[in-house]
Amino acid sequence: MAPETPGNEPQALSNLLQENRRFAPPANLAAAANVTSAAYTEAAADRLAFWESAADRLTWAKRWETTLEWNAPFAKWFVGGELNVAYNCVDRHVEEGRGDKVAYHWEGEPEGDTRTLTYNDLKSEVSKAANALLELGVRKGDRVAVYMPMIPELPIAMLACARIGAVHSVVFGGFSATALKSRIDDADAKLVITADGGYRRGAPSALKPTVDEAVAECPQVEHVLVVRRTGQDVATNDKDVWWHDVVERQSDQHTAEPHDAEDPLYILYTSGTTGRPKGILHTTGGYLTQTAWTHHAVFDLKPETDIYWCTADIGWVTGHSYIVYGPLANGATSVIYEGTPDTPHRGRFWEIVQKYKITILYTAPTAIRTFMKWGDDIPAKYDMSSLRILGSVGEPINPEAYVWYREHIGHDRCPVVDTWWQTETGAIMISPLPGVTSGKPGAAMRPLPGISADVVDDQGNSVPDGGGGFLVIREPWPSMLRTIWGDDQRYIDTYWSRFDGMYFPGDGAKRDSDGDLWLLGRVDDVMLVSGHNISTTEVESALVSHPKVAEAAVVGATDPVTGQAIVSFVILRGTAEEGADIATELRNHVAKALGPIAKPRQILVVPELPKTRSGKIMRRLLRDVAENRSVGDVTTLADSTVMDLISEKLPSAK
Ligand code: 6R9
Repeated sequence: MAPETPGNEPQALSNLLQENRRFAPPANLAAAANVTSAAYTEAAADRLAFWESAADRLTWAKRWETTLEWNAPFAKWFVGGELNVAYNCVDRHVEEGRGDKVAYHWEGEPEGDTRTLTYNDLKSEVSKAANALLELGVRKGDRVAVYMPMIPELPIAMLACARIGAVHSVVFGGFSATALKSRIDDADAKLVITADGGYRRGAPSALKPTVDEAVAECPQVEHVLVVRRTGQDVATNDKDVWWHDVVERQSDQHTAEPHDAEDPLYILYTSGTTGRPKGILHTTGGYLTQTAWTHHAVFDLKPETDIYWCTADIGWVTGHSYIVYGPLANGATSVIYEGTPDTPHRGRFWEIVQKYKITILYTAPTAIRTFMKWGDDIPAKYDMSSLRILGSVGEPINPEAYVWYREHIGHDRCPVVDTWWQTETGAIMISPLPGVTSGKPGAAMRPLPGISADVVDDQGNSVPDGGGGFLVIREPWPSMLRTIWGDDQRYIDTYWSRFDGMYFPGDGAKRDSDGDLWLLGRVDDVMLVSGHNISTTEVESALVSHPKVAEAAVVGATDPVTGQAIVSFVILRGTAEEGADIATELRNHVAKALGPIAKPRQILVVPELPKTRSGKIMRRLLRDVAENRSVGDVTTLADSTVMDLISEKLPSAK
């Protein structure tokens, strides 16, 4: 179902927040940047030629004939071209003499549990895994479900699938047996790759029993390939084969055959806000072109000297595009960390930055707000002088979180790049360029070269500078989803029906008086208060700008007078006292920052907020609480006990 504007009289989003801070790129970074402002000019002059030159950064077995075939809304990029994704991510670096370079420094959650994989190592491991998949009967076009912790065998499994043309479908290691089963069924996967378990908050956490439960009801699954990670006891059955039995004995030689540019690479399920999960389909040539180019441009990656760390889970699209495909295609050295930021202590991330001398860090606003809550003194204990670029992804970054990230992690030396994109877009779409853009805290700034993003009103007309409305993409881009797996009609209905001829991602946005873009959250979350559409993001950012507030989530609850009224859930900073006056203080603070229209009706102090595994706040569940309904589907929550904690706090509602 396409997202709708709530209320009967949708109108442009009110534009409330004023932000005047600016951060110019450091001169030395600008002088040596991979991409300069010329890229915008070139792409504006000839968008397709721009993407052709980005595609030329890859190694093609056969060059394409047509750059784009567009039968709206179905795109084919680099038509007739052939390449192998695994060859591009691994073999070509070995062939070009970079085999001894480290591809991944892997840091397990238990301290001291580490592995280092060079591009040579990766080539042998991926080749062995590819040979094992073939032995297990997996062929080009077959689907393989992958349900694993953050261990090196996860990217190895993905690349092995890509190498032989099998389509992987990675399912978050935290999802339930029911969620896993429905994804295995939807993609009709014949093999599941998993592990006995992984480490989570200092203890082994089992995965295999969940797979057993799911696979018991999936007759189409022929084998389950199991990595031994924790060594815990696992029940085995006749579909199970151990990775160390089947993969280790394979030859480390495998010739990567070229695949068509439009052959499927992977499916990744995204739940969206409502309904059945959607299997987002990505293909080969365009996806790798855009993930590799954006990783090179947005992070200014210098493969010889940078040590890059993206803290996302590989089960999220951020991990697919910016831990696996983009960085490897560029020959980067990356860090992969298995565990959580607070294991065994709250300085673990900064210890990792110090240990590996990380130069580029890519993380999410939810993590940044957590670090703010834990206190400035924790990162201050570590040497973070190696850092040069900081990235953010997943939600709008509140201006205060941006400024904290710049100051306490980047020591005011490092540009912050706020990158807007989605599972569906495959790669970054809107972001500053670190050597070009003067950043504004909270703004994703401009569409990248080659991307035609716009903000439109309810009728689909472009809004003037200073206006707010709906984000749209006007032209196809190389890493766009090709369809929803098995459901072209749902693809059309969900993304291409709200505005004629435009892709609608479901996000609200505003364009400020300089023409820069600010993302304002999902339009399903927009509140309609006395006839004004108000974005949850802006009210949340106003709350987070109060020194006592660490995190905030805001929803619109039905109100007899104003239609909807603003209800806020806040987590206070470590040192802040709850106190009787906090609600009044925060309500007045918001009114002062944004105007009286945005003043919350209620402020509820809570210990936690409901979040997905990728850290997005699930406002739908808070809306249920605010409107006194029983709480809806919680299957995609990272921690399903959070809603109980919140409900317990309700009698103290202010
Ligand atoms: C990469 C990813 C996509 C949704 C997207 C938007 C939100 C992501 C953002 C952002 C504001 C950013 N989102 N990055 N909002 N600023 N920099 O997160 O993919 O999990 O599919 O989520 O996340 O609402 O529509 P996915």
